[in-house]
Amino acid sequence: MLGMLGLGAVGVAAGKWLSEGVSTVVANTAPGVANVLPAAGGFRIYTVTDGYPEADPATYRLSVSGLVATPLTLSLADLKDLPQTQMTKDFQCVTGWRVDSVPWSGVLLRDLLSAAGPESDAAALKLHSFDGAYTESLTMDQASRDDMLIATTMYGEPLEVQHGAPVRLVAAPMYGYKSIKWLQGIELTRDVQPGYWEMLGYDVDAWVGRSNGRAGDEPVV
Ligand SMILES: Nc1nc2c(c(=O)[nH]1)N[C@H]1C(S)=C(S)[C@@H](COP(=O)(O)O)O[C@H]1N2
Ligand SMILES: [Mo]
Repeated sequence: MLGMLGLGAVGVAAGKWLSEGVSTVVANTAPGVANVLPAAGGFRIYTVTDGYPEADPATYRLSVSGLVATPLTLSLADLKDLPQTQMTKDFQCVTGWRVDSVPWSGVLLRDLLSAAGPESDAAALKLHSFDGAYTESLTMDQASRDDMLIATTMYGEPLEVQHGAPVRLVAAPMYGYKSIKWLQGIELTRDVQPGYWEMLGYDVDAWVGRSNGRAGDEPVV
């Protein structure tokens, strides 16, 4: 049965999924296949571990470290004290599913970077998840765009655990795999260090519609 579904490592999420009797299946070899759970609103819930890690909101801290003048350790209250940005963007997974017009809010990544003061040789970011497995990368130029958000809410509510609570990246112009969930640390580095799926062959520069083998004018389905 599991082999038929094309699922490799099957953990908590897939078990729950099967027990709920959901009959539609995404079987492919693209980011998120290890564990995938359909969710409300068209999102599919991805994790590369065997579950969804939970952080205590009271003790959660986000770090900004590496090549910065002032390393930061931010609580959720600290994040809420920073200027809040809202954006509504389509969310597009490289495997083909998309959710239109998702409202997010949080702190612009570039505002966090300015607060930490990048050193002159900082050219990239390595992002770490407290799931202990997932990482992502951005160039400083990409991270400085106004559609790269450190999100704490989705649809006007605090992020849910399966969507990366309490804090995730939303890299709006790029495929979903850039949008690392359960964000714990942002490390400024000299060079781009490819993230989890990028080590497995996906494009590091994951622009929607013009990466991963797609031409610029090809509609994204
Ligand atoms: N920590 C972590 N972040 C992750 C992933 C993951 O497996 N683990 N999957 C990525 C992929 S491939 C996609 S498409 C989106 C899916 O977001 P969702 O699970 O909130 O729908 O999360 C991205 N961020
Ligand atoms: Mo994805």
